[in-house]
Amino acid sequence: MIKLNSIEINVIEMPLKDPFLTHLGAVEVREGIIIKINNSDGVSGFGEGVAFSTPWYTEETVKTSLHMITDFLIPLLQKNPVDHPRQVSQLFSSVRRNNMAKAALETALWDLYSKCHSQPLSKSLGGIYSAVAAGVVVATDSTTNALRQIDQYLQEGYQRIKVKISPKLDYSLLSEIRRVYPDLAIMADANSAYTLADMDRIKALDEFNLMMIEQPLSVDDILEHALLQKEINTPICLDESINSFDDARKAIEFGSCKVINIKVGRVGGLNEAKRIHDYCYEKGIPVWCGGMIEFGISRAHNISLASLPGFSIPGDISSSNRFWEEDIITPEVKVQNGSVAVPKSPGIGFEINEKRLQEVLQWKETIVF
Ligand code: OSB
Ligand code: MG
Repeated sequence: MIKLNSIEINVIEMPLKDPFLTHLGAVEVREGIIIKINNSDGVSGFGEGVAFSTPWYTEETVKTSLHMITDFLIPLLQKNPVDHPRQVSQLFSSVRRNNMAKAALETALWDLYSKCHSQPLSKSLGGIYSAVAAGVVVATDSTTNALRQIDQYLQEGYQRIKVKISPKLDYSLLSEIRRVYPDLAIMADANSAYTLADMDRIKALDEFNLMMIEQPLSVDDILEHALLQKEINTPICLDESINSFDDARKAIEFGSCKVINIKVGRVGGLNEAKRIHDYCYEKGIPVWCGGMIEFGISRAHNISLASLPGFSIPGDISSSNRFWEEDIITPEVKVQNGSVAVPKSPGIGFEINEKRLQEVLQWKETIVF
């Protein structure tokens, strides 16, 4: 049994180096929730709540996460001790959705469990890779800025570039990028900017030989993505539509996508992320690890997850310095030769940078068991 002593909830806030622009709006300042779970032997596990300040990407926010964590999820952990972190998703299933709130706690328990067994998180999850391919996202509103950023990122060694698109800036942006970089591994993420009425617009993007188009249609639409996939050559990757193992299974059965972006927060934790991975691996569906403009704790969990065998496509796995002047972990995540090393030390393999955490701390609460 995992004997818990206390849970510390830290809310932090940090400006991004540059605004992150999508057709849904701009993210300029990132709030986040850093969870520290302490067991009765003084071992601590860390997790991160990745909901945004406003509900633009999913329905969750920092405030709804705090409500779920303090009023419902922690009480479940207090009443029902677990032996292994893989039991937590079952325990939390009595709370509907709120996946990012659940993942904040569940991922911390995976870190704690791994540290108690003196093994890297990647090993606890069944990871096999010692380094994971780095990819980065360009989210800006002009072709000039996009080209400048891509040039910079390629110099830093990133192996693939994902660009945000919408009907406002798609064909011209991608054709310019393709002209300058004929062989670049490019994917485009639409964050639901299109409908089936845009069929011709989307079909026109086939000529750019994109690795995939991510979430072109509505957030919860499995059916219309299947209709679209029949009409276009570019593989569809689903992001927002996949909130659980069952969503992934249905999307694959319907032919709604050929690739899945797995985000730990969006699916409620590492156990569900691993289940989706295992299913896709068995079915031959490639997966990659999606990013959430996160701080170092979530970044670390992503790196360990991406060490599983089915993560065959470079994910949103970028250096701490992609978004932050200074991250809250030490050492920071760094891309070297196009990859990020998977830590070999116990748990997530990174320590908290206490000085930086205190600088960006907005609010803190400790719940004693
Ligand atoms: O749609 O993949 C997305 C960031 C925040 C919310 C949604 C998305 C993103 C990204 C990843 O595109 C950015 C990153 O953290 O690398
Ligand atoms: Mg996306």
